Amino acid sequence: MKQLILGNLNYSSWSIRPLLVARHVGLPVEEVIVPLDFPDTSAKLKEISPTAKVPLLIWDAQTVWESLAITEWIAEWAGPGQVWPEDAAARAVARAAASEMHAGFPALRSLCPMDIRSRHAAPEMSDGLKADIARIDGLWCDLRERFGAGGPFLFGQWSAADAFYTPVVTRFRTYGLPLSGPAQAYADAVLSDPKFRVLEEQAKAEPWWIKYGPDGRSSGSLKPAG
Ligand SMILES: N[C@@H](CCC(=O)N[C@@H](CS)C(=O)NCC(=O)O)C(=O)O
Repeated sequence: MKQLILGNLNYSSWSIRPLLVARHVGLPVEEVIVPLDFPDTSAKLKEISPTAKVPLLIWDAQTVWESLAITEWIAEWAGPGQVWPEDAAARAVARAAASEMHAGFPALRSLCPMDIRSRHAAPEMSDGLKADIARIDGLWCDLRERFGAGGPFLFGQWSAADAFYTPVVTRFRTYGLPLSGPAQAYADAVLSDPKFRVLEEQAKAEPWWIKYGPDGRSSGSLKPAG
């Protein structure tokens, strides 16, 4: 059995990172979506995942959890230069940028939950949110300038670093957050990538919704999930 277990593509930012990587390299894996935030979600995930979280890669007898670890697993499966930049120095920086995303930007993540298909008013600009936005903008500009000569992405050609920042790019669009010219050009490249476009259409077609209100999260389905 070869499965990539995912949350709703519209909302599950951790899921779409390794999913984009898997699709970019043509990993032969069945994509299985477990809709998040329903009463039985946790129980379903507990049956298959040590953390009861998505994403999860099941590859025959092996189970890999954590988006970054799954990405590394796919990179080994695909071979050098397919997932991370070929050049060792660029590869080290790409991994640092992806790790920074995996561990950081708490204000952006909590105040601007990913919601690819929707548009929301920007939240109040707290100091934390301003700092996250400034760091992300600066990082994208720096990487584009130093490593971006070969294409429109952070390291020129598309890499896992772009997969890790794709949900961030969508948050800037969803909440109308400000970006400098070069950072916006990068965001536009991510949003025009054909593989992102396919994912965006899938996110739009999903029947499930999650709302974030002052009393926490609520969820539901617009039509019976088929
Ligand atoms: N550090 C984990 C985070 C995974 C995570 O938090 N996933 C969320 C969805 S995006 C989840 O599975 N939540 C379980 C639930 O809502 O029941 C990773 O990088 O994979």
